[in-house]
Amino acid sequence: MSTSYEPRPEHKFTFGLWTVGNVGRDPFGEPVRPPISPVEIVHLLAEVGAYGVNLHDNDLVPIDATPAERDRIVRDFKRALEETGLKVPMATTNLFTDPVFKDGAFTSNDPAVRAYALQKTMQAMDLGVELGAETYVFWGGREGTESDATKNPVEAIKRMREALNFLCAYALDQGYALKFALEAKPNEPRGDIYLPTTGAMLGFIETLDHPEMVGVNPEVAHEQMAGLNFLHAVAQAWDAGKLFHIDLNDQNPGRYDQDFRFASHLWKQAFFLVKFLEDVGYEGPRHYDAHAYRTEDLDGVKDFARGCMRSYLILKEKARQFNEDPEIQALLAEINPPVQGIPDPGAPYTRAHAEALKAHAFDRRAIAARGLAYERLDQLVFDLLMGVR
Ligand code: DIG
Ligand code: MN
Ligand code: MN
Repeated sequence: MSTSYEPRPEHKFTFGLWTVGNVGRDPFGEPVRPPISPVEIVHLLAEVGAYGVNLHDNDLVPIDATPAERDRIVRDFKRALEETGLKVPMATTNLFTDPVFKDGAFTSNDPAVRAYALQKTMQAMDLGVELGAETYVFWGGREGTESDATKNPVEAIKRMREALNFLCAYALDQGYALKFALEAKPNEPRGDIYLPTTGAMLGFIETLDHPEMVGVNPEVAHEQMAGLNFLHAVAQAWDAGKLFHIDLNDQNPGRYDQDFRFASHLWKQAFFLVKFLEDVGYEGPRHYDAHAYRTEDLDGVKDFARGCMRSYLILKEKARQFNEDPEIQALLAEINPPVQGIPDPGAPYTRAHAEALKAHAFDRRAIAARGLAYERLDQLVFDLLMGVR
């Protein structure tokens, strides 16, 4: 069957203004690309076939803009959205660039910073809702330490909870139907960042006043920086009903946050992630929080954006082939035998069932001797991904 890998709106591919707008600055070098305006970025994303565009407040409205300048900028941005049909599914706050946040925002030791961070976030929420955002992301890039002499970690978590409880209450008071999505990262730019993984965020959410409003926004590179299996983090979030958003990119483990083009490095992990999202019917945006190599010009930036979406669609087709491959499916059935001749390990507790489990004579050696054909199965996946199957 001829398969087009061309993005369509129903694929819900989105990019942040800061992604294709990345000018290529890094800790060891100045920008290599001229800045492009938010309006130009909207038209670029429309040209490459994206569904939507996301933003931090200051990606669109400079931090020192006057109210009149803000209104003009937002008006021009809205016009570009109308001209292109692009949506704004997600918004967030920049609580990490300005020097005022040098020691964090919500967890800063300075109450003036904590209060200013609330003010800035409420204003940014207002902007996001004005642009149609339904998900609001919180990435605490500066919420951390270089020395634990400086901050009591329990106090820091309490401050984070106070801020999120306040902002949940603000959204409810304003009648905003926003879903909050917390994004974890283990480190960078801080030596250690609080709530460093998606798992830590899932535990934290249950301590909030309105946990039903709050989910997670896992990012591929961030879980991989922590040496974790990204699919497993996403699966736990999905199981908990908390996969509110997702940041797709790629990463060579053991490096700084590389934010590579999606699936450009760890193909197999990207395949299993796409297969999972498609198999479970994830309906949220496929957001690419990534940027082009510093080597690229504007055409290279467009190649980057097209590649993110094309690679997802290629892996989506591979997932369909996996699900329809007779040998793979036969092997999966074989390695997942039905419950037969034993007390069901998945049955709910009853005293009788416990007695039956305790009394059953398991042939441990025979069970242990079973071969599982995982090598064959994994090779079939390799063959599939390499296009020889
Ligand atoms: C970095 O991974 C963070 C920021 O870019 C932003 O706050 C968030 C939105 O996806 N991701
Ligand atoms: Mn990142
Ligand atoms: Mn991100």
